[in-house]
Amino acid sequence: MSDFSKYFLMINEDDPETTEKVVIEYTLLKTKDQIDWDEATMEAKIPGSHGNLNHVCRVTDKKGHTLYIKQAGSNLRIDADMTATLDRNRQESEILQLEEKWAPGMVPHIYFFDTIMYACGMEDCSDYLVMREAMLQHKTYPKFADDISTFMVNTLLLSSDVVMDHREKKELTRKFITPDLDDITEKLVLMEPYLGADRNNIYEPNRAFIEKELYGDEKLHLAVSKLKFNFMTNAQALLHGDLHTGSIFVKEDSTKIFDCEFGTFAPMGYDIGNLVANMIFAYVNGLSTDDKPFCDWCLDVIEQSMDLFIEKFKKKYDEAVTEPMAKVKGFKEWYLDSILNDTAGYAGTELHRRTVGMANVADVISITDEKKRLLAERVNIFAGKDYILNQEKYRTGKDFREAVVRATEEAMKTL
Ligand code: SR1
Ligand code: MG
Repeated sequence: MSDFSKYFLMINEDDPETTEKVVIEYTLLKTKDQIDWDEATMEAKIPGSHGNLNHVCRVTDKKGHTLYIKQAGSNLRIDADMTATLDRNRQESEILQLEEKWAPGMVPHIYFFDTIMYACGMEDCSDYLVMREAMLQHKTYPKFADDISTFMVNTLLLSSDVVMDHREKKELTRKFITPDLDDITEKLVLMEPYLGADRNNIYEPNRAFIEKELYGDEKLHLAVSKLKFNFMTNAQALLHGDLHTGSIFVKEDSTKIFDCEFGTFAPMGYDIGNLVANMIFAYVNGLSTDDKPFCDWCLDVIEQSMDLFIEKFKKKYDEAVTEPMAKVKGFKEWYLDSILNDTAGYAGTELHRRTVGMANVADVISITDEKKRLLAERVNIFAGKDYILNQEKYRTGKDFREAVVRATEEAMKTL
């Protein structure tokens, strides 16, 4: 058996028996000083659903102890030909530890992380549902808008130059420079849906529409090129970097955010825009079964999350700002406006890339009826274009909501 002093991929979906033995041994080695495991009853099982990149295993015993081991592999699960640095596991673990400080109780606890095996031990949140699964079942969560707006204000504003000591922030920026993961975002999100790519996943009945509306619109290309360079050069705050509903655990009275390996210093609006777009994916899935109460809830979440974000941002800004020049009259309003512009812009790019790019979302591709799928895709495309091309018009939750209603009407006319 290994002493885990040299990296190997210990979680192998094709060999669950060896995985179980190795992962139990590893878990004991790493956590026996923190968890009083009942060794005789320990189990380590690979769960049925996974993300796009990593390998996970759930470790339990009959005394009720439990955690997840998450390990990075060099090749990505979504495409074995794609690679990304193993160091993303350290990055994710360290960001979760920082976020636990800024937004207590809102991320899974990290028991340990290990820069040899590129693995970490993470709180088991299996009493929650992954939010994308919940959205596919059209479940609703009364506290979600309040929770997610708190998470975004706390993690984004507290890691920005207006609050954090400049030297500390620059140190953190150095720690979270991640060219491999950024490269994925810069290509998959901020280029390929517009310039085209062989790996784009296009729904054939919608191809001509996509070619005209996305590939053929030069004004849109210019607006997205500005968003891309803003993402690459504006180290505004420490982002989650992939804040979609597959990175959020929900239950009735609690929300936890995980899977932040794309975390880096970039514009705050990238996270907020991702959230808005992913609630629109839930909405278009609701449209496909004419589930009006669910669609209305998704729109309410968009409106309330944005309004609460704005309200809490202004309050926290006044309480926490330390940078003297950020206290100059008018700066807060200018800064918030720029965040709202970015939010609209990156909501648009997320809407487009999940509709036509390499990494689609189940909310859309699980729609089997052709007309309903086309409706869903065209709502995403029209709402995304409106957000990207009219960023300065989005100043309230209602503005963000109404774009979805307009896009729905516009998409219906095309069918
Ligand atoms: C190649 S990875 C594809 C996507 O999965 C992740 O969740 C990120 O969203 C990334 O863009
Ligand atoms: Mg992920």
